[in-house]
Amino acid sequence: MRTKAAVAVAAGKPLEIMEVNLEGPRAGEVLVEIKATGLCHTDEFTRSGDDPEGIFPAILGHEGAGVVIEVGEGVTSLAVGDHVIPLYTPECRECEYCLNPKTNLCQKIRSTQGAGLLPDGSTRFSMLDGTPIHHYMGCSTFANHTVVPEIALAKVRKDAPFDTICYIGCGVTTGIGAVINTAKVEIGSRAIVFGLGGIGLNVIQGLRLAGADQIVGVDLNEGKVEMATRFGMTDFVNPSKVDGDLVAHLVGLTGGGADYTFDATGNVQVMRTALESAHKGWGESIIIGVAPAGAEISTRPFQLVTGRSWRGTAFGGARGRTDVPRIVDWYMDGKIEIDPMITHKLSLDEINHGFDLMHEGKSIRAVVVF
Ligand code: NAD
Ligand code: AHE
Ligand code: ZN
Ligand code: ZN
Repeated sequence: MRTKAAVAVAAGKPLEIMEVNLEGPRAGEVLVEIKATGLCHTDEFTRSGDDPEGIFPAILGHEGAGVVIEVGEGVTSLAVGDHVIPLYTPECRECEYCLNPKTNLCQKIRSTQGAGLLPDGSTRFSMLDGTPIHHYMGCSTFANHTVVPEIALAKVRKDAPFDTICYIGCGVTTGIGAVINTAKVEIGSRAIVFGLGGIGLNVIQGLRLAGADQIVGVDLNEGKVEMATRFGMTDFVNPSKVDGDLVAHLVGLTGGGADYTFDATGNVQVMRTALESAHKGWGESIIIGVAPAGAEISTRPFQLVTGRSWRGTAFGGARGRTDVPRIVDWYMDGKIEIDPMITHKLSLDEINHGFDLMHEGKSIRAVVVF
């Protein structure tokens, strides 16, 4: 079949909207009509050329929701008409990682996924002249139709709106999951969140759910304050307005350092500040942000010797086929909010404007609706 897609033709270039060829699903695969997709900063990270795994041409996008149109041979858990959210972290439920309760990082198809291919080593997308187009994070949601492995699809309830639940495909789950699954924040904790974008606001929402007493937000953009306050931020710090040492300021503000700190910027200097503003003896710092190729983190080992821990999280530690349908229920039951964070709805033709809004700091989440 043919479908319409935004294609990343080369690193650093705007996405090009075009008709592409899409082959039907093979064994263990599912054809999905994408109804809506969010724009995550990780898509921009790859588009820009900062991603060491970036391959071009590719169809980016990993925060989608849609409907099953066709299932390949052997697919048993999904049927035509099911509503689904694609998962860049699949859940095969049988690999060594899925069987270990300490991780959500299913490795069943990680090597082909990282190479922009489906598990059989081929791509279903191509340009009209036959040039193959790579998949991205196993999802490629910047296309009206995509083919995804069965183990990388969460089946969700049919009454949930696509144009908001698509955000559960990455941002919502990553932010809330970092608090609940990875940090396991206790009631009464003090926390600092660096970066109040599409991920950081969901960390704040997760901290409020977990019963944190103090939630400090740190961002250079004061335009984020209103939304962060609405989601539970208790104190705001703009690093450019702090006289003197930022770590000392944050340690003072949190009564000796935070129990938990979260980086949602992807900036390695900020990651260091996050670690060092965690409380001596027990503070945990969780890295969520994705840093460019070649970037490295550093601190004095003494920071760890004296009891701080440095950890990371992917997809908020969530096991997608199990956890994502539950998060959709939380949203539909009013336990979490999504709608105010979706600041812009665009057509696929307007997708590059969505990335402009991200750069200008004007959007939280822009969502493309097909
Ligand atoms: P975003 O662009 O919406 O938000 C980033 C925020 O950080 C912005 O508000 C920006 O003003 C702020 N910021 C930038 N530099 C800063 C600095 N030096 N100090 C303080 N604030 C600063 O991006 P997003 O979609 O929220 O993504 C955030 C990061 O999380 C990205 O690196 C993204 O790739 C990563 N991410 C990781 C995962 C994961 O599973 N680990 C999942 C999704 C996104
Ligand atoms: N390709 C990058 C790594 C990017 C990365 O860390 N991705 C996160 C998800 S970000 C979603 O917005 C992730 O899931 N990581 C685990 C994994 O297996 O990729 C690089 O630096 O090579
Ligand atoms: Zn993402
Ligand atoms: Zn697995």
